[in-house]
Formats: sequence, C-alpha cells, structure tokens
Amino acid sequence: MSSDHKIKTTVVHAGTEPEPRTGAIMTPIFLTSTYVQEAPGVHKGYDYSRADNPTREAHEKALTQIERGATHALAFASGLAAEQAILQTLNSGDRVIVCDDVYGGTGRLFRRLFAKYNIDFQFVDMSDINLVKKTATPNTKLIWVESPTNPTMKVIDIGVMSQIAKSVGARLVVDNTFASPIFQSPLLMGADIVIHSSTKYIGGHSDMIGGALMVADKALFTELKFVQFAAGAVPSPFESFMFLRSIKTLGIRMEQHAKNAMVVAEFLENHPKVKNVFYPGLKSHPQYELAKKQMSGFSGMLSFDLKGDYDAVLKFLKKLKIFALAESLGGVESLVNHPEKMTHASVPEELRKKLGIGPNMLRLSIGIEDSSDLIADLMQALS
Ligand code: P1T
Repeated sequence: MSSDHKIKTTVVHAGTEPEPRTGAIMTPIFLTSTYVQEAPGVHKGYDYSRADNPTREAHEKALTQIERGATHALAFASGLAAEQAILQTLNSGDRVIVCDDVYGGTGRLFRRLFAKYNIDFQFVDMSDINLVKKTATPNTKLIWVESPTNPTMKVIDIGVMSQIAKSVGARLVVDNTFASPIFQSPLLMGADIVIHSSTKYIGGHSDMIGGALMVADKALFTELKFVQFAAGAVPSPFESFMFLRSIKTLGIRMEQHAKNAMVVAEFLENHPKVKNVFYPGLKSHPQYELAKKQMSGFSGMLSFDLKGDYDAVLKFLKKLKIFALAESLGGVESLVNHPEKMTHASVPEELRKKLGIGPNMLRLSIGIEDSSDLIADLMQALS
C-alpha cells in the first residue's frame, strides 16, 4: 500500500493482498504451528509459527502501514506483552523515566515485575519539562510517554521529549493507544518506538486482546523481533486475522468516536452536577493548544469528576443504560470506568491522590452510537 494514500484508504487495504493460489481477497488464517522442510534448514521462509506465520505477517504489515513514519511493526499477545518486549531490551542498572499517570497495568508491570531486575523507574510529571530534563542522565535508556494519558488526559509534548531523549542517548517510547494511529503520529515527531494496546481502537470491537510495536529503524526492529521470537508473546493466527479485519474500519470508527466525544465533553462541561471535564478537545483543557498541534483529532476518551459523594457516583452508574460499566476502551460501544476502583486500583494511593484519581472520577470511552442517545442516557442518569 502506497504511503501517498489518505489514511482512510490505507486502513482498508493495509496488509492484505489477494492470496496467490485462489485469489481470496482476505488473508487466510494459517492455523499451523510448523512447516514441512525439503531438507534440514531448506524451507519456504517459515519454519515455526512463533518465529513467523503468514497471517501474523499480514497483520504486522498492516500495522506498519497504518502508523505513519513506521518502517516495521511487530504484533504481540497483549499491549502489556508489547511493553514487556521493550523492557526486555534493557539491562540491570538501566533507568527509565515514565510519565506519572500511565495506565495502572503499565505502572504495575514496571513497579512489581521489572523493578525486581534492578531497572530503576522514575515516575515524573511530564507536563513539567524542566523536571524531565533534570531527571534525565546518561543512565536513562528509555523515556516512556503516554499521550493523552490514562485517565487524566494530560497531553505530553512528544517533540520536546524526543529532544530530551536524544540529548542523553535514550530511546523515546510513546504509547499511542488513546489517540490511535489515525489522530497522532509519534514516529514523525521523533519517537523511536510506538506502542499500542491493539485491544482498544485498533481492534475496536471489545473482542480481542493484542499489542503492537512500530518503529522506523531496521536495527531496532531486529532487536525487538529477536525478543518477540525468543520470549514468544505472539498473537494467534486467528487473532491476527481478526485484527486485519478490524483495521479496515479504523478510519471511520475514529471519526465517529471523536465527533461523539466532543459532543459529550461539551454537554458534561455545561452540566451543573459535573465538576471537571478532562478532554483535550475542550478549550478549557490546560494543554489544548499542544493537543491541537500534535493531534489531528481528539479521539474518544474523556474523564470527569461528578459532584457529590461516592453514593451519588454509584447511583449515576446504576442509572446508565447505554454506557456499560467495564474496564477497557476503544470499542464501538460506550463504556464507563471508575479508575480508582478499577483500571488504576494498583497505582499507589498517594500517587493516585496527587494525580486527582479520586472516588468521584469517571472515565468514558465514547462509542460510535448516535450521540443524541448518549447525551439522553447521561442526562437521565444525572437527573
Ligand atoms: O490490556 P492490554 O492489551 O495488555 O494493554 C495494556 C494497556 C497499555 N496502554 C494503555 C494506554 C492502556 O490503556 C492499556 C490497557 N488499558 C485498559 C485495560 C484500560 O481500561 O485502561
């Protein structure tokens, strides 16, 4: 697929070519673990499916094509498996600077698992650029950014983080899950590795778990491909097929998610029972100008604080009819999540308080339904 096409065209055709034997327009699901060899080591390019599988190959080709600036991509069994592969390139004693409000599971992976191997994770507020500059040293091997962040929707300046990373010889990792490849292209802003929880917008239908890494450098790809092969956290061919199918509608889905989210954010901002709304597309967002500069759309995620006590929050959740109370995001259906008790329960309490993730905060993943129905549902639940 040529990179000259518009993204909505690219996603429809990404990774897929008619199958040579039959002309099948969709890539077949190659459910095979191994491949017959003519002589030892003489084969058609495939020897074992943990290393290579034609359906996964098409999936990875599609991932390369949809993330602008990417030359290579790798698919993993989950977003966290993809993150783990990056960490497995580090050595004991290395340092990682992480934005302080990463997804709870990412923080847990760092604090509870990889800290055991003497990797030093420094969680900092990355909206304070000087603090990041002061924290970066030649021992810093990765600067790890999520933007917008989960769930407080902070927007981090990717270009500036790239300059800081370069100044100390570190790699810049950007978790692009919330923006999706449609609305933000970190590799074009100096990131070395983009990560996605494909479970979210790339999959888009709340029916699969998956992860992706995209890079613009062959040597870095080779290093990560070795980890993928040696550690083995690969998706199954069936899931690769499903992701290929999902990617085709990513463009139109994201357009609708973002349109609906803007309507919902404006509705909530003007509602007397709502205290704060966190959505990068609102002029009241502290980094609205930065969001406008580095994103081409504001995506479908927002958070807000409800006025009143925790009982009021529980009552509101019970009354919702369209929004389902569930973890995860990025599917076609609208979801509501309580970060403090659900997705971010593993974040240390003190940090959660500092970030403002309290009992009254709710996070919405805005789906692709008709926005008037979403507003009506929120309105009746708030009444
Ligand atoms: O769940 P998994 O596919 O392993 O992806 C982890 C992950 C990574 N990065 C971000 C920004 C994420 O939001 C997630 C997963 N998040 C949720 C399950 C959630 O509800 O926030």
